Parts: sequence; C-alpha cells; structure tokens
Amino acid sequence: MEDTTTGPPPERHVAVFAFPFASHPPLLLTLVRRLASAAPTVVFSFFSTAKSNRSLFSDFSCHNIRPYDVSDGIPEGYVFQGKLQEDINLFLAVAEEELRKGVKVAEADIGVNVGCLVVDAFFWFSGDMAEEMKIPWVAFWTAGACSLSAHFYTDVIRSKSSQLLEGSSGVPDEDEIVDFVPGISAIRLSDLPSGVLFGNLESPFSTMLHKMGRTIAKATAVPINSFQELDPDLTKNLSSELNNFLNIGPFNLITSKQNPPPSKVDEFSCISWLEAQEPRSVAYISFGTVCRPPPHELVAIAEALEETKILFLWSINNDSKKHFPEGFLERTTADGSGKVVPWAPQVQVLEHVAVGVFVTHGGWNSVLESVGAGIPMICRPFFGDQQLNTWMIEKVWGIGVRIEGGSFTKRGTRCALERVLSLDGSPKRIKERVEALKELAHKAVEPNGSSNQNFKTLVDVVTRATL
Ligand SMILES: *[C@@H]1O[C@H](CO)[C@@H](O)[C@H](O)[C@H]1NC(C)=O
Ligand SMILES: *[C@@H]1O[C@H](CO)[C@@H](O)[C@H](O)[C@H]1NC(C)=O
Ligand SMILES: *[C@@H]1O[C@H](CO)[C@@H](O)[C@H](O)[C@H]1NC(C)=O
Ligand SMILES: CC(=O)N[C@H]1CO[C@H](CO)[C@@H](O)[C@@H]1O
Repeated sequence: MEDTTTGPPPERHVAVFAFPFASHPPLLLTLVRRLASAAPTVVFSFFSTAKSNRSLFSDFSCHNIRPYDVSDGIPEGYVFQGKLQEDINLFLAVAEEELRKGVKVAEADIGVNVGCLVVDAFFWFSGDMAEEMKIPWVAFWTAGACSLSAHFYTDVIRSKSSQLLEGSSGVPDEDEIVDFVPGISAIRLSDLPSGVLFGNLESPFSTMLHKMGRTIAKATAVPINSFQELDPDLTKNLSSELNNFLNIGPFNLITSKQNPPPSKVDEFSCISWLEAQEPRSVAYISFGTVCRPPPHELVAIAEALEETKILFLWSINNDSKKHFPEGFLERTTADGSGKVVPWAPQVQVLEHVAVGVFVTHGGWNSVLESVGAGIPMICRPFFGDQQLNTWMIEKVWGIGVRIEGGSFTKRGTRCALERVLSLDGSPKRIKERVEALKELAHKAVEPNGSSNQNFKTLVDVVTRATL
C-alpha cells in the first residue's frame, strides 16, 4: 500500500476536477473544504494543474483533501503566441484524458474506488465518466443562476432568435429586448454571455459551454455560488429542469464566518485611509485581476473624479498608472481626495462604512461581495457573464447602473457617480434595494437559512453510498 495515513482506509473516495484558471480553483476548493469538514471519513482527491495546485495548497492542508497534479497541456518548449484563451485551449485539448488517467492513479493510491465526481460544471465530459462509473456527478457552477440559465437554454435562445430574424433584414439587432431566457422576463440580446448568440460560437471555450448546457440536466446535483432569494424565478425554473439545483452561497459570507482568513495585512493602508473618511463618501474602483480598461477610459475616470472631487480608492496594477493624466496622482494624493493602490483587501474595503459605491467590471465574485456588503455598483462589463450580471444589477435587482454607452467617458462617469452616491438628489432606491438583498444574503447562510439547508442536501448526495 502506498497509503501513508494511519488507520483504516476511508469510507469513500470523491474525485474533484478543477478548471485551473482565474477564480475557479479557489472557489471549488472552498466548496470541497466545506464538504471535507462535513464528511470527515470521505477522502477528496483534488485534481488541478501543478501551478494552480501550488498556489492553492502552499499554505493549506487538510487530512482528507489530497492534491493531484494534471498536465496543463502546454507542450515542452512551447512559445505562447498571445492568442485569446490560448492557455485554456491547450488545457481543454488534454483535460479529459488527463482526468481519466488521474482518477486511476488516485484510486490506486488511496485504495478505494471513486464513488462520486465533484467537478467544475465546465467539464461536460465528466457526465459521461460518471455514467460509465455508475456514480453521482456533481456539477458546480461558480457564477450566477442568470448565466447558467443562458447556457442551459442556449439552443432555445438560438432557435428563437433565428425565428426573430426571419422576415427581418437578417442582421441580429443587438438592442432587441426579448424574453428568451426562462426566469428573466426581459433581456437585451447583446447582454447574453459571449458564446451564446454573439462572439466566436465555435471556439473551444464556447463549445465547452454549449456542451455543458446540453448535458447538465443529467447531473445528480448542480450547486451554485449564489442564494435563491436573489433569483426566485430563475431558481424556480432551473429547479424544475435540473436535479438538485442548489444555491449554497454566497461563499464570501460563509468563509468569513466559518474560517476567517488569516487577517491579511493591510499592506497598502487602504483601511486606515478609509478610517479618516466620512461615511458613504468614497468610490472604490477595481476591475479585478484580468480586466483592463483601455487608456482613454482610465483618463475619463480620472478626469471625472477630479472634476467632481469625489473621494476614491482605486486598486489598479502598477503598469496602468502610466496612462493617468499628467499630475493626477500627485494632485489627488496631495489634497487627500484619493488613494491609488496596486492591491486592496476587497471584502474589508467594501464592508467599510466610508465606501458608498463600487465601480466594477461586474464579475460574479465582485457582485456577490458588493451585495454582501450592501454597496451599490457602477458596472463597466468586459466579457463572459459580466454583461448579463450588469443587466441583472441595473434592470432586475435595481442595485446599480451600467456605465452609459458601456464604457467610461468623463460625462458618463460623472453622471453615474453622482446618481449612485445620490449627490444629484435622486431617490435612494438603489441603496435601499441593495440593503434588502444584503439582509437576504446574510439570512441565507444562517444555520437555518436556505443556502445552509441546500448544502446539507449536497452533503447527502456526495456521501450517499450509491447513485
Ligand atoms: C422553465 O422554462 C422552460 C423553457 O421555457 C419551460 O418549458 C418550463 O416549463 C419552465 N419551468 C417552470 C417551472 O416554469
Ligand atoms: C507596485 O508598486 C508598489 C509600490 O511601488 C510595490 O510595492 C508593488 O510591489 C508593485 N507591484 C507590482 C506587481 O509590481
Ligand atoms: C429555525 O427555523 C425555525 C422554523 O422556521 C424557527 O422556529 C427557529 O427559531 C429557527 N432557528 C434559528 C436558530 O434561527
Ligand atoms: C507540481 C506541484 O507543485 N504540485 C503540488 C500540488 O500541491 C501539492 C501540495 O502542496 C504539492 O505536494 C505538489 O507538489
């Protein structure tokens, strides 16, 4: 036996497949940590690439979670050509074979056959694997119910929009408002996630999402990082179509409650700077680690901030700062109106009483963090589900606005900031609605709350002996 642990072999072995990009692996690991703690006699083998593995497990280990490396698909000596999603495409080309091999290795290693697959929902092929192995398949969707619905109903959406085109000029009207996504009463076509109707529908990434939409109804359970009170209609519809469609988030509220992260040093003094500001006076600006607004938009934001004298905390990579207007950093630092940092502890910043608005790309984690803190948003979406999230924020939940025209201009930025910070005397409805959702989010993760109840159902699926 290779097994180095003492005592009897585990009662059950669950294989976990991470999609090794962006925030996908840490979110899946958060889920697996909760499962591992709820089911201590189950062993979870966690498959990701060496790079992702290293960053996830460098300061964390747990007796019943075992990391295993799979190849990233990058050939020896490969030179990246800077193509869109190049790393993702290389990985997707080898993923199925790598994961199938990995399961065999882990089974031999742990001495128990895999009895359940818990995977990033992107890996549609794991449904076939689970079927062959006759075991439950848990497909974890890391984003919102809105984007899951758009991918689940992609064939319906495509066929209804082609009917719409018949008799018209044949050119899709991107501004057309339709009711094609069950659970969302109205949606503008161009705000659907890329790969559903617009964008490159044949790319490996779009194909993966399309196949996921077509197979996910076979999953034994579909947990998502959201809470059902946010989207009652979507939850009703998806629950009728999917097995055990389970809202078990927001994860950001659960992690901060159950395992407070080792209090990260406020490396760039964001919190101490916020301490000195008036309540709800500061605009917090951050577009995550991937999205980069073009230089002219950075200039527009900077000019709007200087003109309105609105206080701001801006988290931006060092590289982009060179595009700021001449003297912007010096002037705003000198008069104390702003602070620019390369990194900010986002959850703590959003929870700080001085923050009044979050200027964001509308990525799902940022949206949940803003809702969890009750902070309204100004959104400038870039790709993926960000447009759809922005639509929901503005039109459905009413907790923020999309930047006018979809990108930053000086005038648009100024109007959005004044409106959301209620400086122009507009009613405070946005703030009230986001406060109400914040309450619901916090209730959902209470011991009695819906997300916690749903999590118990999920534990049941994962620990059940047979399908
Ligand atoms: C969900 O939407 C689909 C597609 O429109 C529909 O067939 C189904 O009846 C809906 N389910 C519920 C419970 O509304
Ligand atoms: C950015 O600049 C700050 C301050 O000059 C420095 O501490 C930080 O390490 C830099 N970050 C990167 C990623 O270069
Ligand atoms: C849980 O819910 C029940 C019934 O809905 C309620 O009576 C009870 O007080 C709740 N417990 C907690 C801890 O909230
Ligand atoms: C190649 C690599 O770094 N893989 C690591 C995955 O994570 C585990 C736990 O830290 C390491 O043991 C592996 O070396």
